[in-house]
Amino acid sequence: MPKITSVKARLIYNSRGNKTIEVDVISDNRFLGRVCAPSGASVGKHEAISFPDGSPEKSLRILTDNSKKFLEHDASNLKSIHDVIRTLDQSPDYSKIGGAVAFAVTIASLESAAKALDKPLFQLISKEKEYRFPFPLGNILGGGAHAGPGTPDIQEILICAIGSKSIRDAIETDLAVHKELRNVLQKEDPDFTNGRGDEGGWAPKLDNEKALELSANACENLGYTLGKEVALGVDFASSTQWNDQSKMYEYKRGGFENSPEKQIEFASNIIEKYKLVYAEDAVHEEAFEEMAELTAKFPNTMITGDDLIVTNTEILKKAIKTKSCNAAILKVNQAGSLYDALGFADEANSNNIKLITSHRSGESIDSHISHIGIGTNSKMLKVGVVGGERIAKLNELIRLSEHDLIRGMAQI
Ligand code: 2PG
Ligand code: MG
Repeated sequence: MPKITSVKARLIYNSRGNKTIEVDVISDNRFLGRVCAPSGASVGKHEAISFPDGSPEKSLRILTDNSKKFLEHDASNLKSIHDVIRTLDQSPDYSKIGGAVAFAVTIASLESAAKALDKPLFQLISKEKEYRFPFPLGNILGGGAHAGPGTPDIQEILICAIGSKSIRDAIETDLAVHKELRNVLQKEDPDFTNGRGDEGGWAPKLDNEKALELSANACENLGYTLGKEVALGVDFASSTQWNDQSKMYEYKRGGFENSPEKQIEFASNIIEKYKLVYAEDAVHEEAFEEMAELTAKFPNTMITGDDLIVTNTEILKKAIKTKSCNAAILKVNQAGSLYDALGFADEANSNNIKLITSHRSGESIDSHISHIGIGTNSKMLKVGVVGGERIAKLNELIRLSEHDLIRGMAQI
């Protein structure tokens, strides 16, 4: 049993240049697990708080003052590490120490245990006879909270190489579409600067409809048929548009408003017209009924809850009861600790809810998420297409393709 011999933390910077916490957990005096906490821009109301009072310094102080409490614990025993964290913070949203601490300490412990036991991290996440690769789902065009004025209101247009038989082919296909989309955008607007949003998707001055149309064109130019070799997805991130006072979705850049009924029509038209394989947060984060309508209407599209469910097992149970989705995003830092997130994954997997393990828009070059996607039996891994912090996760999948316990692609 690998015993924790040291826990140390520091403040570093994420891909947006904002301060975040990085934790080193060492087992048996030599096996280092090192994890940096990510953070979101479109944050769900009910997610874990990243830092108490928004202060990474405060998180660092609390963890440093209490680091000895983790010593001598079995680094591979996620529950016991989680329990130590819970003695420091019993609040449901980790508002005392920060979800970033829960995230980094639990994953770093497991990584150090994986090294001590000479096993890949995904094998410590779940014990299976064989594993499958989730399909990479990557942002090719960004707007909303991830890009500036003039870009689409909808947050992300995503590509997924649903026809690929190998992880390398899936990654290469996503990269090819991302590249071809730049050509298409340059033709459409010779002044296009090649600017990209927070997650590496292109950030052109286009409205929602044109952005979708050109994304589809990029796929077709490469000889792909939507729904066959590749498919598009959309993260509507609709809570960004929702105005709780007026009860309207305000598409400020597009210059229109949608009532809740109109929003369902708006999302349905996009799902149908572009044969979306994936539609995330097509309505706002408390609209369980409207989500249920979409789920019933589109059984072959992954109607996915992100801000709606925030990797929270209790909220997931409600969504299952109300049939509000057939798929759910898993972001460990929404839940807090990896232990919390794995409980969520179990609940989803035993209720036929397809999992999509996801990055945040503010990321690091860590690639633990690639293992978490495999270990949680995720169907997709939402990690972007390009940008150092995005490609790091994809490159880890390629390394893992040398592992004979992983047999091919997930069934979606
Ligand atoms: C999302 C995520 C990741 P953020 O909304 O799904 O794409 O964005 O990390 O900003 O919440
Ligand atoms: Mg989202």
